[in-house]
Amino acid sequence: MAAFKLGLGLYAHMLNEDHYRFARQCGATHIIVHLVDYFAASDLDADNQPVGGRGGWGMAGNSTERWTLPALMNLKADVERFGLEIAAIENFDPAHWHDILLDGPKKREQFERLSQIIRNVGQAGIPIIGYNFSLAGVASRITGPFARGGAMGVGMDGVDETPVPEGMVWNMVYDQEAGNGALPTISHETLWQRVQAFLQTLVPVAEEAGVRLAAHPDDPPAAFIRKQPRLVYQPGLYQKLIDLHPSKANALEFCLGSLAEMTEGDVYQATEKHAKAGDIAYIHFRNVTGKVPNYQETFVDDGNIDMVKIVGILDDAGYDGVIIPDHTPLMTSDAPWHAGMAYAMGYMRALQSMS
Ligand SMILES: [Mn+2]
Repeated sequence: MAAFKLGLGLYAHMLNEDHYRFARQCGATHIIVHLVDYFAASDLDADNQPVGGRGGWGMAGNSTERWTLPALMNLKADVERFGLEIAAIENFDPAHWHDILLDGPKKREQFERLSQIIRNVGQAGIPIIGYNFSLAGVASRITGPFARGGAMGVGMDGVDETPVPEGMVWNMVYDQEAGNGALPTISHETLWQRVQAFLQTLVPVAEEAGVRLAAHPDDPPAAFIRKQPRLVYQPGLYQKLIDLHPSKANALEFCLGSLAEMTEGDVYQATEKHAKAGDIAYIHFRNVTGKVPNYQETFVDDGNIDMVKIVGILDDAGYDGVIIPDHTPLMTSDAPWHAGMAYAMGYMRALQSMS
């Protein structure tokens, strides 16, 4: 048996009994939950993963009630009734930290807000918060029948140069009253200064709360998207992020797909290095063909990454954290998301049993 734990990621609209049963039926012992409903007040397809788009996904601020201590405790108790544990919460609500990302006037109060959120999460006994320090967010992606057998999936075909509109960050609208202008382009250096302030302020809070903050790399990992710099768009930048503030609470939401899409480095070396160092809080276990700015997401067994080799590396390093499928192509059926996830989970369950 491999030492890793099998998990499934559930979007906010999936936090219900049917999806908890589905996760357990797939062999999951853990789930990773999204509290932000990315598609609230939008007409995007909620059964597919969020792909981005010029207009953004939806309105930020819909998750506020879900971050209170009683709500987190209730969620945890609900999930546990189905034989599952919450391994992590994935992503902050842009309404709670837009001025931390943008270095705006509400930055100080938003640091207070995130501090309280981190303390609540720790008190509820949830050990990890995944985050993605990004202005443009998950953007510049397209969908099409890219995966095996014409399965609908996600890919990238060139960089989206459309500027981010005012009032939007991380693909969600946080201020409907904002003007019609665009977010000014900043430098990589400025973005790193902002993440340094984020880590300096919140890592000590997380340490005290018993929570690990886990950084997702950029999706897609291009140097700039929508005229804004990206933070972790090459494998070496993960180390730079850790070196800014070394701590068990400054950790990685290690996305194999995003790492494989990067133009430099080697996904196996990155996995070995960070697994051995204990940097990895949890893993997005997905596969891909190609690299930015032209790649396609694939079924887990069908991309450039040798997933069996990855599991071997993780095992040798003693990794015993959670892995989840992240995204998968949708399978032609009455339940495209469920079929795609069940396929990935079966494959991962076999790797867990065999290695
Ligand atoms: Mn990912």
